[in-house]
Amino acid sequence: MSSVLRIALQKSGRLSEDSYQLFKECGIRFDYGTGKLKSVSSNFPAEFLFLRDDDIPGYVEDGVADLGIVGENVSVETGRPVTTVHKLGFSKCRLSIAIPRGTDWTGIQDLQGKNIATSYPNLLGHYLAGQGVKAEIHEISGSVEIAPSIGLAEAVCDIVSSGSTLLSNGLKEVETIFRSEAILIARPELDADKQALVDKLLFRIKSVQAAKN
Ligand code: PRT
Ligand code: ZN
Repeated sequence: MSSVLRIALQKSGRLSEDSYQLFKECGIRFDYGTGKLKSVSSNFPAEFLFLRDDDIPGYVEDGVADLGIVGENVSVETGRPVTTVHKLGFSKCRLSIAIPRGTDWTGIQDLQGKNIATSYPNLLGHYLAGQGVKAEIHEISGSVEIAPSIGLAEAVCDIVSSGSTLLSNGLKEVETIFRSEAILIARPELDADKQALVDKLLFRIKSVQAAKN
């Protein structure tokens, strides 16, 4: 039986358009955006699954998908044992600590004993531990930036790209703890046939990237 690579992509969000574009530039055709959850390529042995980004590392770990594209922030936060195959150079952002604009900042030690709201408790906890800072981490899944103004936390740790969301919530960025971009992840143990397909795909991705530089 010939192998087919199963590739998990974000259904709709900040990674989707560039992920779809990457495969298009690699000459791999498939339908997307039709509301379907699955699509088979017409000219490459690949099947695409359209999922929430948070679920992608788990599906790759479990072998439901062989490959996936996610933000490095999500891959590291979920802590799933998947292999980072390649950095893709899009959806760049940073995970930063921010505090109310009027508050003084002398350094990370200022967070000692404070409450910090974040959707990234593992990345933040690891960073603070490395800095010897003990703080209370409050995990919230969305709208992290409003936490200080409603008295839920003295600081936030959230994804920043342009910085305008922080600005409009009266916050200032004081420390970057992680830099992220989209990455291609894979199931650690792929059989030889699938590995050959991954190598073929990777060769095309690198050629596309080289042509842009
Ligand atoms: O629905 P699904 O669960 O699939 O998507 P999602 O809403 O969880 O994720 P999505 O599509 O917002 O982001 C997917 C990935 O894109 C993230 O995991 C990051 O790797 C990357 N990325 C790049 C970003 C941003 N830029 C970004 N600006 N993810 C989120 N943001 C948010 C941030 O949380 C904050 O609310 O945008 C706001 C800040 O943006 P600025 O430009 O105002 O600083
Ligand atoms: Zn998500």
